[in-house]
Amino acid sequence: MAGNCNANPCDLSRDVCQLKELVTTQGKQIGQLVRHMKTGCKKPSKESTLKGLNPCIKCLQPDVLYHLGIDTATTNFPKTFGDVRFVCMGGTAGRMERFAYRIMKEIGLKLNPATTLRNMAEDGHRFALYKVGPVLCASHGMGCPSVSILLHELIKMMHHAKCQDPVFIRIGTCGGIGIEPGTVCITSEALDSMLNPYYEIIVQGKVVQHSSKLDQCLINELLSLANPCEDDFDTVVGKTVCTNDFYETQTRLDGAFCDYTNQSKTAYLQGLQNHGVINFDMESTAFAALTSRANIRSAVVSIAVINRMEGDQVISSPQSLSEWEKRPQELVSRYIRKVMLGPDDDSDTDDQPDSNPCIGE
Ligand code: R2B
Repeated sequence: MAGNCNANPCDLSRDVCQLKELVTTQGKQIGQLVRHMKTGCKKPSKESTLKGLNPCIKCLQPDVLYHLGIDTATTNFPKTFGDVRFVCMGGTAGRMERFAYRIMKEIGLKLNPATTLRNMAEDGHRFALYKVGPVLCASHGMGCPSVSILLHELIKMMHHAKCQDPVFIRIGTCGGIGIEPGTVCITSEALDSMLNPYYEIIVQGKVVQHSSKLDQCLINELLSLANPCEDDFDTVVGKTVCTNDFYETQTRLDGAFCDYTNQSKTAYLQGLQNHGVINFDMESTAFAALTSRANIRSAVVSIAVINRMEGDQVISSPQSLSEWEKRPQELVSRYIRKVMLGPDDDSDTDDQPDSNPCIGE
């Protein structure tokens, strides 16, 4: 090819194209290798990157994570969970098991065909917990009290395991406000039912408020992975109102009790829309507050199963609901794949391992 002065110019330009492609592909592969080398060569850390935790945790010998049915006496946390980089959680055990199998495929891990993934929290009889390489998948049940119990125990788990910069993502369902069912919603801010950006708890008889701010960098990164031209779903970003019940606090007309009118309901929902609210859920304030208190980057990505401007009962078919459940999972899988393996080969962006401003190293 090189030095052939009599070569046909058409052949030459084809050769140049092929060479360019080769160089680009190899450049990307070298980028990936460098990233893997850097991760692999890091010395094992003495402590996790979590901050602000209870100083008495170290006195708990053993520490019993009661609702997970796991304790530090019988499980070697650094060995079992030390490589965790992503903690994904959603309401039901079945959904999180399906996500675990999906992420296994996405990141190229394989199970012995004769085995299945094990629910590591089986002995706690409350939550489901699956580990697929660096990804933990957990079910959190419904509501802030449930997700808060799970988070206390998972955060302690990350601490005991000395995990480095784990990212927590809630992959849930929600009620959309003025958006089509089947739309993926990324929460920009988690608000309580009074539209306050905090999670309120009562500690020793006193009200304590914890900020429920989410990681804006992670939100932008997740949004950038949506592909409006190719995805068969929309992805939107906006505020989420987190309520303590599903019926009256979300102004439904179909609960066992209802002391308001259809008109006041519509006015309330329109007020929320004007405030930039796109959905209701029942976990986001606790999720955001507990993770950010621990210095953990986190995000909430959920699928709208209804448009509350049009009704209260979830009447979409089971087929639609099970199709839609895959949509936030798709976005989060893209994120995990990108962090672990670098940008997809067909992407035009250069591989720049250290350019992510979201990762504070
Ligand atoms: C969404 O769906 C559940 C209520 O049906 C609740 O967990 C939530 O946030």
